[in-house]
Amino acid sequence: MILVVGHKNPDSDSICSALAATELLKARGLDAKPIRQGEINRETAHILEVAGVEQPEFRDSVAGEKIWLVDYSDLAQAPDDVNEAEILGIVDHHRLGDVMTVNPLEAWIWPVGCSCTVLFNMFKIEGAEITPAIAKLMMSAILSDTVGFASPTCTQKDKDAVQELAKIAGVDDVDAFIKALLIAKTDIEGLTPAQLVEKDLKAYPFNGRDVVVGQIELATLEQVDGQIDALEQDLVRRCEEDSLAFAAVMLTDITTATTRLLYKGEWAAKLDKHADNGVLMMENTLSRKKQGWPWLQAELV
Ligand SMILES: [Mn+2]
Repeated sequence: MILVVGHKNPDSDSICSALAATELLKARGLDAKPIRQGEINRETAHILEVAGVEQPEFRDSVAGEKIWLVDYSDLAQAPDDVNEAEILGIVDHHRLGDVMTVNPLEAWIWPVGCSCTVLFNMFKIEGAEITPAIAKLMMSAILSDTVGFASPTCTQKDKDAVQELAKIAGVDDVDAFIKALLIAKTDIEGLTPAQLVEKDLKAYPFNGRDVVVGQIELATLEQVDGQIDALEQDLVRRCEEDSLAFAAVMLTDITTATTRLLYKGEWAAKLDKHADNGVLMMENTLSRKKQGWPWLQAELV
């Protein structure tokens, strides 16, 4: 049995890739099962409902198991006991991380917008059948990760994949499909400040210290107008509790590609020169991976 596991604090790609990769391994005649390391978000719940697919089982321990990683190759995002598992494969679209293996492995890491774009091409290369449900999962993950093709991470391979997957999934109106997805993506009603920060929080070891950067995708920045203080207090709390050098959250209006950055911690003063009256705006910033985090790395050195 091979366990297919996405990253901690799973996003839609992490869940959909685990489900799709499992089907690909089964098509190879292997026994495989998708797992998740955390609760699914509202967007992912929407996607699973549309596709009519059950969420993977929760499991955060993989000691003694054979595993595939999807959507990451960093130890910080893997199950804590990943060193006691045998990593057989990786499907990813991020920079190469720091996991190590004992034996040779299959590594499918492409500079595209979504792990599901890599998986779609693996299905094609291997001549494996893509069911309408799996097609819906994969196209949704691609549209989520690329924010409906608007992100600078989006490539022609992502667009081509969605076009082919939409045909298999029987989705005639891709624009309407994207709209419903983005509504689910930006639904933050009723979430507490801590839940908002946690929603899509990633840990990065940097210069010997720990840093976290979250992102909240919004239809308008007004959605968090009354919660700025509470969100900043939550960042302060995380710095204290987890000895972080820096904690930030990107508030991103996905309709205008405008981001407001909230930031706290020992290293916060390094960014103050970019703030205006305590408000740090990042124009034309949609992607944490391609825009937010590279900029922060340059500023925090
Ligand atoms: Mn991804």
